[in-house]
Amino acid sequence: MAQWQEVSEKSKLHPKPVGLVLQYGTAGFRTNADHLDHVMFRMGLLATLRSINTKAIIGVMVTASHNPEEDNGVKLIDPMGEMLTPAWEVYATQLANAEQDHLITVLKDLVQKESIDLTNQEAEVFVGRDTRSSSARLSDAVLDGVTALDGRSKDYGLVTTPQLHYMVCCCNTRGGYGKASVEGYYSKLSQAFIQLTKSAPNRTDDQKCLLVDGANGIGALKLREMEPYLQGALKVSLFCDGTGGKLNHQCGADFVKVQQNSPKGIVMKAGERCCSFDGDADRIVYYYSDDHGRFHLLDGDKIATLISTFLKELLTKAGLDLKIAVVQTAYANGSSTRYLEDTMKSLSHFVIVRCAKTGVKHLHHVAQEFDIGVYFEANGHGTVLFSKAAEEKIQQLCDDSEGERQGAATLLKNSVDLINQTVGDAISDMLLIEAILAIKGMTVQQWDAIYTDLPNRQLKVKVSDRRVIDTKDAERKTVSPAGLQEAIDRLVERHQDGRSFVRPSGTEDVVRVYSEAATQESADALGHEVSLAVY
Ligand code: 16G
Ligand code: ZN
Repeated sequence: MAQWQEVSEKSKLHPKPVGLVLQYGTAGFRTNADHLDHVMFRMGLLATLRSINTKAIIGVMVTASHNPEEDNGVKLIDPMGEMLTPAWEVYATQLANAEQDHLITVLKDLVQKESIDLTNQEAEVFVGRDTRSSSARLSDAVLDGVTALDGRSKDYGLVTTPQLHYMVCCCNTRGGYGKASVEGYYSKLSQAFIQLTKSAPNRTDDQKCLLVDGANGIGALKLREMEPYLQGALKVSLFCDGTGGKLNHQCGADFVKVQQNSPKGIVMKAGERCCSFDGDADRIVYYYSDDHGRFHLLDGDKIATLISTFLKELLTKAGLDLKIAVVQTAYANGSSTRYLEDTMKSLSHFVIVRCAKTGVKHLHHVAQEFDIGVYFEANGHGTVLFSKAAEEKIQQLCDDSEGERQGAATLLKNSVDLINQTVGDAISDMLLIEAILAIKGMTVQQWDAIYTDLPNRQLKVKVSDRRVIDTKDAERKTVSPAGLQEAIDRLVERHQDGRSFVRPSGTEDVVRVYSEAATQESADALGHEVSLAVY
């Protein structure tokens, strides 16, 4: 077939370094940008086939998120704006690793396995990229791949990862989710935010101010673009906005979370609200400095607690009987889980708490089981999902009720519109948090005081083969190597409020160790002891 000939010819312009092996990891491919040209071309091919296969638009985002500027990567987006289905991750890895003269065979195999009919089939792929210097040429390679298979493409250029997820979802739902343009995104979110904060009339100008660390990346660029749409309802003081510093360097959500400190060079006044995005704006953490200059981090667990409490209170006021769940991972601080399971119940704010494996796709999947699923990783990646039935009930109540019930239903409706349900979104999450704090008249300190984090530690251990570690129970227990779990159990017992787990990383060649306990010394000691048991 002429088509294969063309693919074969074009692929020679994007040659694979012989012997290079890469894995479609937890969130796509990620490595030094110099090794990715062939991967990008081939992901263009894969996205085109996936588009034919699903009869829908597929997204390809060129980014390496919080990694250093020198790296790059690619994430594929499925029809409803969710992450690529795991079965196709396997094809992605096979395609990326096929040596040059084997590429067409691998492609033909895929086409046969998925019964893809290449004749007269339309395919469309949306492409976006972050601000890395390598991203423009790499996204051109993706576009080349799409063209090689006669697919249509739309290049959205510089967008955040969640914006591209939003575009894909908008188009595949024929506008049902919103208008598929960055302006459509800004308008939808801004309108919802303005409506929500209208219900907080006593909000002072001081409360409207927020310090935002844009990680010197795409999030900063896009937030600046969005500001006029917010019509002064939120005043943002943007730093690490890409005008001076380097992407993700000593700034951004990952830096702040890992260092448990503010971005370098930032002066925070006591009690001032600050937040940090990551390099592609799909993660966010909040923080502030107290009167003694002590740094306080409000991570994904604190965010999930704030959002779920807010939604649960509204459901109660609206008299809506919808099941709400909070989905966490093993990394969730023990205090947050205890708060959600016990304290909220004692306040008659019952929420279901579930644990999923690390990686957004796993949390997303579990959250889909409920009427309302709030999911967040401790690192600040998360969002809220509403079932179709839940959205309809909320809408109906807005139309049919009055008084307090209608007020609560309207707030719920505006929250639905403000949330990017396709994936965690730093801009959307930030606006939701700001709206909740405004409506509740809550300071960042009051939010922080909902519960106190248990001191914790994260370590990495280099082992010869991390795959010997196998886990169960959403990574909270190990099943192999034999005896490891028993050893961890014995160590944990010696520490008050002790908890620890180990898991092989999905993005680095290391084993991760997490520990928490009543004091920092104890958490550190436990982490060290467990690391020795792994080694
Ligand atoms: C990826 C995941 C992130 C997860 C991290 C774990 C997405 C979009 N990103 O960055 O959610 O926390 O991997 O990395 O799913 P690890 O397996 O190396 O600990
Ligand atoms: Zn990211």
